[in-house]
Amino acid sequence: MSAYFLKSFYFLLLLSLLASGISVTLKNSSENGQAKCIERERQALLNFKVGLKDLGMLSTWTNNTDCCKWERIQCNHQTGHVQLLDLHGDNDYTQYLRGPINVTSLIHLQYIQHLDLSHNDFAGTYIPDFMGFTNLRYLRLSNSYFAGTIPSKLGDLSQLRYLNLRDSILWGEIPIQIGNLKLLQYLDLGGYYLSGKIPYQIGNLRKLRYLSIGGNYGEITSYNISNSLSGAIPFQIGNLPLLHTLRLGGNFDIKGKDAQWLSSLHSLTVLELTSLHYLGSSRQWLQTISKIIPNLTELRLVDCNLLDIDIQSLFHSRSSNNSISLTILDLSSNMLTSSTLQLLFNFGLHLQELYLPHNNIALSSSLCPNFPSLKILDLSYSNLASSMSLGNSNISSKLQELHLGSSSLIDRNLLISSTSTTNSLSSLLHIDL
Ligand SMILES: *[C@@H]1O[C@H](CO)[C@@H](O)[C@H](O)[C@H]1NC(C)=O
Ligand SMILES: *[C@@H]1O[C@H](CO)[C@@H](O)[C@H](O)[C@H]1NC(C)=O
Ligand SMILES: *[C@@H]1O[C@H](CO)[C@@H](O)[C@H](O)[C@H]1NC(C)=O
Ligand SMILES: *[C@@H]1O[C@H](CO)[C@@H](O)[C@H](O)[C@H]1NC(C)=O
Ligand SMILES: *[C@@H]1O[C@H](CO)[C@@H](O)[C@H](O)[C@H]1NC(C)=O
Ligand SMILES: *[C@@H]1O[C@H](CO)[C@@H](O)[C@H](O)[C@H]1NC(C)=O
Ligand SMILES: CC(=O)N[C@H]1CO[C@H](CO)[C@@H](O)[C@@H]1O
Repeated sequence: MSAYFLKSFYFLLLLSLLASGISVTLKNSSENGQAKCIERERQALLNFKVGLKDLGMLSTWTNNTDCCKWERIQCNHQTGHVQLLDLHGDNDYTQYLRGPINVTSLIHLQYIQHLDLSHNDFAGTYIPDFMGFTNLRYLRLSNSYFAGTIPSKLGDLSQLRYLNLRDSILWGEIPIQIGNLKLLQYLDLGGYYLSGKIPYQIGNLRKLRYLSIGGNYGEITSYNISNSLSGAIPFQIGNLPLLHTLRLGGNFDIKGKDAQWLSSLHSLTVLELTSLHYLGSSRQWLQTISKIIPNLTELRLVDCNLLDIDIQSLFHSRSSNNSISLTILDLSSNMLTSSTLQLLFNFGLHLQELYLPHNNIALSSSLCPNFPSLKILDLSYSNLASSMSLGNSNISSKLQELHLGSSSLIDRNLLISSTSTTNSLSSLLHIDL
């Protein structure tokens, strides 16, 4: 009997909960299913638009229309507050924003969680401090010609999960307050001209999965490395347990204990180290990298003064094609010769992108590249011999890009004729001599 009462009690409780849920939904969807945009937020967006040169992106942002229906905006269905503003420009610059940007008017979007301003041209505007944007979880400012120092006030955005400043023109030191962003999972501080040390507080961001500091130089051939980050790599074993991507650039001190830290990153699949000029002088570092290579899909060791013997110790004889799943290998700007290339033939089964510009590689016809999966090969700024011909090599029928620019190749015609007559290179889209 009592069990019966209990059952019906729960049943009624459930029913009343459902009913109240339905009535809320009905109430809030009474006008065309969604709340309309808040007038104050609409004005803020229009003010923001007025300050910018809009090349096609904001054409739906017009007076007297519901801003929740505008493109690139999402409102909360129930409250009508703007939650998301996605103003990223197109990669091919057909739609983007231009001119100095003033985000002050956006501060009225009090409930905004997601703000993407990437791939625009803000003409060297200093990075705003985003004070007052207290609900932000996602902030992407990459590739938009923002400049200046990283504002320490960014450390107040305590809800941030994602912060991306990649390819901005940043200088000065990294503020320690970035270490306050305890919920961060993705942190890219770019870093062409950053200086000073990496604050150890960044090591306390235990939720990080992606970390890039001073590491994005894009094509190394286009500009010289000029960041002057230095000092210790301040991470301890056990912090950053979830990290799957690590990109570090700077002439950091290379210590054995840091190699132990690296080997404790069990989720790591992408490793990029740039301008660690003493990397080759640390056996512990090379051994550790060698040990984790089987777990990596992408490895970049750029401008690290590496010699052929260093690469040999990374890909030692115990390795085999099957233990190596690297698809991207970048050894740009080291001191490598063709013997490294020869060595890599043995481990190149899965390799799709191989970057070796700015080395001392002399490629001759006796050397037959054997990379069956390769899509991009970059041997620019090398000492390619005149007799080189791709006809008798077995690069890949998948090759899409071949970069041989500024190499001391004398007979370009030979190369071109052998490439164009080789059916196996039928997918080649881009060749740069
Ligand atoms: C928007 O409309 C209001 C009145 O409806 C007008 O006062 C205001 O100037 C308009 N703004 C723009 C940018 O056209
Ligand atoms: C940015 O906009 C706000 C209000 O919209 C204005 O008060 C402020 O002066 C502007 N700042 C600059 C640098 O133009
Ligand atoms: C890079 O720097 C070196 C010396 O500092 C200079 O000789 C070279 O021309 C520079 N390269 C570029 C692309 O600026
Ligand atoms: C490689 O990855 C596996 C799981 O994918 C992990 O258990 C192992 O510890 C990793 N090895 C290293 C050296 O990090
Ligand atoms: C890896 O595969 C390539 C291409 O099939 C082969 O030439 C090479 O001998 C293999 N290397 C090892 C170590 O098995
Ligand atoms: C090139 O490699 C493919 C697959 O690895 C193989 O089938 C083919 O015989 C090779 N061709 C030459 C000329 O070595
Ligand atoms: C549950 C919920 O979000 N209810 C909202 C319905 O809409 C009114 C008016 O916009 C809001 O005040 C409620 O908070």
